[in-house]
Amino acid sequence: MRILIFAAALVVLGAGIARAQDITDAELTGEMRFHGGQHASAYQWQVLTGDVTCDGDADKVGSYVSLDNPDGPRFFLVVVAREEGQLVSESVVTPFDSADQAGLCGTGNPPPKISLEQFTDEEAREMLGIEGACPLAIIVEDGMCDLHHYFWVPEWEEDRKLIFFRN
Ligand SMILES: [Ca+2]
Repeated sequence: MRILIFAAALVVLGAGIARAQDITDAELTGEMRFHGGQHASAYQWQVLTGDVTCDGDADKVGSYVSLDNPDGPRFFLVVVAREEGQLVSESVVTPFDSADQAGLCGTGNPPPKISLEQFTDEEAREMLGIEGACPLAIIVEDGMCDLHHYFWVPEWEEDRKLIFFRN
């Protein structure tokens, strides 16, 4: 009997380590190619794992500096998650050397660094001015201008969930 209980505990622990709904590296690769095109694999990716949608399952965030656009380098960010069991993803493409509020200040070399930062619900609400954002933010840091923050807002729009914030 003791052995059976031990086995049951192991199963529960195992489920906590890798859940069936977590996003896999293969799913990230597929979505990076879907958004970035055939050249996506030729670039060096930064990849983060974390629950940026606040549904309890681990999501993937990938980024790279794309040189595909003749107008100049672009920072490419893709978030891959699941909603109600369906694979969903969203990409953001940001220019460099831009006076644009959403633009990055560097040249793309070295590539901006991505990281995750946990805020409180209240902090997220203050930054965005709306309710319901998942407070685990994706931070983009180019070492020159203010940090860029992206929050996933599950109930925002059907095809758009990432909300941008910078100071
Ligand atoms: Ca998630």
